[in-house]
Amino acid sequence: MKHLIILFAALTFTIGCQKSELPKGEGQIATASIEVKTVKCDMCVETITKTLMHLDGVQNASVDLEKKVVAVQFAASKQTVVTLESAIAGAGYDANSVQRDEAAYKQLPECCQ
Ligand SMILES: [Cu+2]
Repeated sequence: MKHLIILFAALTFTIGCQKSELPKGEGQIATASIEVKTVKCDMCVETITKTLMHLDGVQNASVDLEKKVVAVQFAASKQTVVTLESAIAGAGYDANSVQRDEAAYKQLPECCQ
């Protein structure tokens, strides 16, 4: 579990710094709807949104706090539902059937636990 966080942190860092707008024609944009049943408040929404928006190829991420679902538009050549799920889990939230990273969860603000 611990190396998942490190990997995630490394990915966020390296990809986050070089994120650029997706040029037209680069690839197909896919849409995923991912269940995030453990979201509780606006802070959770912000954490998940930021986490996803930092990923390469992610164009939009919108969390519905009431339905506990996040809609993501992403370049199919750069991300998959699995990579999105593991990014969310790495931020401390359950994503579909992927369990959250417990260490990341414990780092969340108190209102989010
Ligand atoms: Cu929260």
